Amino acid sequence: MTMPPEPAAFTVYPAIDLRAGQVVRLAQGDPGRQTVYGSDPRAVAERWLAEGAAWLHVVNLDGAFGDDSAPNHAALRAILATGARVQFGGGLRAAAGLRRVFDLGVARAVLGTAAVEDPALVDQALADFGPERVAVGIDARDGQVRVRGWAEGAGLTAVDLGRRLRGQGVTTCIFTDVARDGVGAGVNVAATTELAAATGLRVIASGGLAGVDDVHRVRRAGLAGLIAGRALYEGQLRLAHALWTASLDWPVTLTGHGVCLRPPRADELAYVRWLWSDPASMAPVGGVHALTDEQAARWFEHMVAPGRPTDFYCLIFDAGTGEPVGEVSCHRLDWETMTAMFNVKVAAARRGRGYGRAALRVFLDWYFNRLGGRVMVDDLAPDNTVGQQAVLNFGFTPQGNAAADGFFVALTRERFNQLYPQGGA
Ligand code: AMZ
Repeated sequence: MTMPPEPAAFTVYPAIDLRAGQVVRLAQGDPGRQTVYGSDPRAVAERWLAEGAAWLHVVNLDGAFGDDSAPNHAALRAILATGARVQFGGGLRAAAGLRRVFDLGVARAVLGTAAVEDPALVDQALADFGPERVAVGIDARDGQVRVRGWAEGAGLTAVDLGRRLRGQGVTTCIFTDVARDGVGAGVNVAATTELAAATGLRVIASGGLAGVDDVHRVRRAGLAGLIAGRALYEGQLRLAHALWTASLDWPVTLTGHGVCLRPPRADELAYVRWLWSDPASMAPVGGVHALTDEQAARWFEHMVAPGRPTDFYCLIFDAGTGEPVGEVSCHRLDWETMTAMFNVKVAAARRGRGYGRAALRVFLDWYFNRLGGRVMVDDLAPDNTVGQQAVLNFGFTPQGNAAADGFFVALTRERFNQLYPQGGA
């Protein structure tokens, strides 16, 4: 009987796939459909580290195809020379090869073909290096495992392989949906989650990442991490944005200053609808949206459901009474201009009691702690009656006046504390 693996922090792994020493991506693993993204693997590694990566996922494609791997081993050494923590796979089919990459400084090795064809090697590797340092790559097309550079079927399903590996003591696997890899069609969250649920493995999702929504979906599905390749190299996804999104606790609950912020439960939808539809609630700001139940449900889905572009959506509750008093959201994060729209709404009947300000403070404390940088907020509505909409700019420009209309002010933590002293809500 094996114990279930400990949950670990969610990790985003930028992928560096190597072929003849160059950084490439293949489409659906097809060696004939290759894009070269760089000829200096070390420089690529340095770029991802500078953007905040804690791990790199390095693949020796030539090794996986059974070709000469010497240039890729030189590239691996150059990547390791940056000090990066590296998860490495491709062509690791024997104990000697495993030992060699660990000697080079690889933190975690990934077994693919060998995990299918040579269970004794998995046992040996787990015994020698432990389950934290030995992961398995389960690569599948339509649920069927592929091996040898994905060129051959293995004759078993991903779930069957995963169960066997878990039984052997493997704790971590990387699941790649081969059909989606390198084509940006969206991560196959359903199949990845099914594998995790059926096997008890910690599963890192790979293949098809299209943008930050996928990071939300994978994160909120409770998976262990995500491999990011083509989307990073082609700019559909900023690594910093992915890391920030991945670091969000979900569901988040923030408390302090007499308020509690947390995502609404489904049975609180009526309150959300009321908040948006009731003229007395919305006046005098924001206008009224006379939502039907159906519209409210759609809007709710848009704001709260996994995979939506909302980075943060919560109702505000009075911490003492538990009564809902409004909502806060942070959305439209734009990592080109480093801006985000931040909204606070307090029901009209609850205004003037400091809830909006308290929610802003609780949110910004959390936000500053995570980003450590500057934030820009528009009119902070000191009277707490109008202007509950604030735009945050979490860029790091010293003067901060990025907004075209000059309406926004740069706000540092110090300035924010002056404007909203502790306990002054
Ligand atoms: O793109 C491919 N055709 C491909 C690929 N990316 N084939 C194998 N691999 C990767 C697997 C795993 O990380 O995702 O190589 C590793 C497995 O290699 P091996 O040699 O152990 O089967």
